[in-house]
Amino acid sequence: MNNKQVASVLNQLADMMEVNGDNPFKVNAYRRAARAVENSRASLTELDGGPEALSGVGKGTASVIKEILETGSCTPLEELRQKLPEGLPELLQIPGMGPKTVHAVYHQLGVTDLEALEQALKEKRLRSLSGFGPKKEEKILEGIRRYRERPDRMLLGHVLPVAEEILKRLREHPAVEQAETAGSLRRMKETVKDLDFVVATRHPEQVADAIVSMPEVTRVINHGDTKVSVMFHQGFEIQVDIRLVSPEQFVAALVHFTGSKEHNVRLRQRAKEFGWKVSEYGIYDVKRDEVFTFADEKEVYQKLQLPYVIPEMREDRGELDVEEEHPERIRLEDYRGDLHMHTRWSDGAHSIREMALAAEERGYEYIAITDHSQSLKVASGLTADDLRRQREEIARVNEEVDGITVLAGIEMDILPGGELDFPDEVLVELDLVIASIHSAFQQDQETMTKRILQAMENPHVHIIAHPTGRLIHRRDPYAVDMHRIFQAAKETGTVLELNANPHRLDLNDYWLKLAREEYGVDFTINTDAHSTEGMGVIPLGIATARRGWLEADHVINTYSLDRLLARLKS
Ligand code: DGT
Ligand code: CA
Ligand code: CA
Ligand code: ZN
Repeated sequence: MNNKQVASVLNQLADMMEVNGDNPFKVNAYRRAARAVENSRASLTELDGGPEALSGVGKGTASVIKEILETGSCTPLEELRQKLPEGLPELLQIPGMGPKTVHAVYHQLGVTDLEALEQALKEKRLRSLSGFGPKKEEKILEGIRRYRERPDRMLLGHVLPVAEEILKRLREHPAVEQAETAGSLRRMKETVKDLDFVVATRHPEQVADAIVSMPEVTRVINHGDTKVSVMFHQGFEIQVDIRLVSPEQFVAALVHFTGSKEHNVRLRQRAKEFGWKVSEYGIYDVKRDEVFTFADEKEVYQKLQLPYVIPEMREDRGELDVEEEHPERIRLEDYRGDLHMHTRWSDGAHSIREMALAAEERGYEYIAITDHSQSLKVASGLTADDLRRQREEIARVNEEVDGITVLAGIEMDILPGGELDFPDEVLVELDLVIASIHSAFQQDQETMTKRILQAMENPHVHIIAHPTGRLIHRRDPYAVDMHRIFQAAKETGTVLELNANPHRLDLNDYWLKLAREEYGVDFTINTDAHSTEGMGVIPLGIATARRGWLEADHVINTYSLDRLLARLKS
């Protein structure tokens, strides 16, 4: 577990102690330790002298931290979860309900779950508690409304680190022979309802017991020896479904639980043509009463005389209707450089040099610095004069930093009337020009479409960033005729962006596939990083491109520097 994950367990322990009514000094000791662990630059595992070496961590808290690190469990937290009613942790998820409030309603009103809390609110019983009044009741009611209306799907980019941690722990368990992600998580869908895993083991009870005793498990939904379902809390709460199968069944189970449901239906139909049945246990030959098992997923598709399909494409969008094997889709290894990033010159957190060094560390060959343009005042957009000075700094960084080429670019606003934020004589000086929309999102479809087309027709504009403007769960795409945009992209040679930000993923998988197949559009995948860490979301962009069936050659970030520069010049 990393420091952040350990801190999250310590905070949960402090919360549950407070709910229980433990000594406030002890509770604070855990909160202080959690802060110290989270803020420590050194990883807990590499601290000389153990966790006590951190100021803020005492003997008692250190022994709990050691248990978490060494065994992956937290006994005091487990004991509190056993002792307290199982509906209480959920109450902590409600905005406005801190551990003190949960303690008060539990101990003084006997409230043990959400339903009882709503009943108590209805009967106006909370206001009888000291420090509570009608205002506080209203606030909690509002919190419950928001809690109930929260999106039932979570962003893939937010849950991936948690999924990776769970997968790592499963693989480390001595009774686990193989473990893999499944479901929409493995297909890398932009949002997921839960985290699915498939595990091969000969000792399912042992693995099941280990799962339910993980310190982040707040509630056990199902504890069997073929399926374990739990609520898992690490910064946020999400359901985790784990299937336990024998090693012989693993591959068939993995195909089945990866889905999608629609893709599985097609596999079953195909098997039927041969007189076979597909299930999570294998493919069954009814006539010969024989079950086929497989060494890997490729063999499953081979057996059905179908092309192999990567998990990201298993959506029943025609992936089984091709005659030949699929071409190789873009991979992370193909990616040579990020062409959309911000620095302290506008609203980024790091300098050009810091971004260049971080990119070099990632193994990139080039990057483009593309800060905002003058009209975007909220993001301290650059004037033409700022740009000139920034180019001098970029030239210096290019001289000082080996192994990477920094291109001078801009993310230029397309103004509401369709004009660009800079005249051509400014743009012509730059290596790379991105145009994008950051205002007047509500325009009607004709106005918005023309506005973007006008930018694309300028020969100095290379890229349209985040072309639909959607923010998952937050903002719908703007009204725009995407078919006309794709047509113009092909005609003008404008490259369309797949923005890898977990909220954006714009263009999405659906549009990528359509734009490539029907119009032959070229793309660029960028992180739009506002810090060095921001570059870390690139796997999300690559996965989305794979879901959109893109090959490396459809994406200019896979080009060599020479080829990229030639393309930008043309
Ligand atoms: P989600 O969870 O909504 O993001 O999407 P999935 O695809 O992960 O759905 P989930 O978690 O309900 O099930 C995981 C996989 O298990 C699913 O992709 C295919 C398989 N599966 C689950 N239920 C059924 C079913 O009733 N029929 C079939 N054919 N497959 C199922
Ligand atoms: Ca799922
Ligand atoms: Ca599931
Ligand atoms: Zn940007």
